[in-house]
Amino acid sequence: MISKDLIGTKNEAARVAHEDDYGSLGRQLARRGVEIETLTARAMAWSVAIPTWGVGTGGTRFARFPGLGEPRNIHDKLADCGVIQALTKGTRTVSPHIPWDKVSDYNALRQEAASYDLGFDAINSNTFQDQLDQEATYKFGSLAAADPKARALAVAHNIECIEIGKALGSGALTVWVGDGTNFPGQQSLGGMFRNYLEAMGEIYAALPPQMSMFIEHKMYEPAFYSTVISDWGSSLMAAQALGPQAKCLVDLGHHAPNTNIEQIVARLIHVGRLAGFHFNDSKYGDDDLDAGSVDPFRLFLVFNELVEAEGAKGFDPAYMIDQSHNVTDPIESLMGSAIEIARAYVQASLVDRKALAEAQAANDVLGAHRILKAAYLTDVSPILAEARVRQGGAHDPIATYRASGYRAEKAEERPMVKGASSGIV
Ligand SMILES: [Mn+2]
Repeated sequence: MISKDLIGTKNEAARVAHEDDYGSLGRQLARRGVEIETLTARAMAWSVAIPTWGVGTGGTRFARFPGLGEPRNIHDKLADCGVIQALTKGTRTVSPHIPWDKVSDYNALRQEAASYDLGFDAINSNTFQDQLDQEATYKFGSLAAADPKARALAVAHNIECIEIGKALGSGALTVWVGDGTNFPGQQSLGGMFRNYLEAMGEIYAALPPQMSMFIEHKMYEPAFYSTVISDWGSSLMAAQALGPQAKCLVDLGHHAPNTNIEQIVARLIHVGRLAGFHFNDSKYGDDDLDAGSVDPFRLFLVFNELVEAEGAKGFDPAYMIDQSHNVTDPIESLMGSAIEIARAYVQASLVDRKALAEAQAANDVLGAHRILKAAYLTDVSPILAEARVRQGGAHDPIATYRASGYRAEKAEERPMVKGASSGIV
């Protein structure tokens, strides 16, 4: 783990400059009628979940270049997520993936996570790849497959995930299926959707009352001609057909380029079906780049909708990162993304909503836009740093992590797995 002494020493070295920056921002915000402590309190309360698979190095269809000291199992993954939480203090839960994170004793796993100050967020099922000696194949689909054996297997797997989720204290099951077709005529488009709804109905029936079902849509890949749950419309149709515990999860990368995602968010909030997010960034497709690295303004606009919706009945989205780290140290990428996501949240919290409503009512187009931009252009870094430091985290998480030598230590402890493993993980 990262020593508290190291965090303390690094924070102390940055203290005088930080206090100067925090004080200066506080005075600037006070002139704008904003109390900085309100924002710092919000930043301290903020948290985004880390996906357990995110701490391993990702890959593409072409290759995977493994990193040093990669986690070998869920126990290593929890340790890495613990480092992220210790330094950022804004990643209090992890989102597990079954069967990758399967263990024999989930109570012990829950306690192990708690020892790192971590709880469990939504549990993810996996019917997009075959496991060893599986009775039927998912090659042609899972919940929507033509083969009833494949559908039954996928239903049973999801019900098992619900049971594991209950043991871990997870509040939701996230279902994403890659089901679809690669050729026109391969399957009936309507028939696949009907199969999917029927199978999802069986899973839904196994949900305990406090558990939600998150439906994740994705436009394409691995199927490239048609995908069963390709967009938020299909996702919402499924959620409405299933019942009130089913909601729609928005992965920022799962849309056509230039899609107005913040408007989709507003629609799902309106209908009370916004499950939450998988945060990442993209340029062309489901690129799984680091959140806020390419288009931080879009991230801000999504949060602008979320902050506006605060207090609405039943509004309680789950926030999670979902990225593939192919060329960076995953711990550094995840810390950077957690900070960028918190930044967008705090910036959106700065929007003068009363002035914005007035400008909108008066059709003051540029005035309204300038109100959003004023919030977006405010450098809230000192607030984010203050929130971390007050909770015992690092003023600069990535610099402190680099100084800790954690990765080099893990490279010794966790020998690299040899072999030509490739593909998306
Ligand atoms: Mn996702």
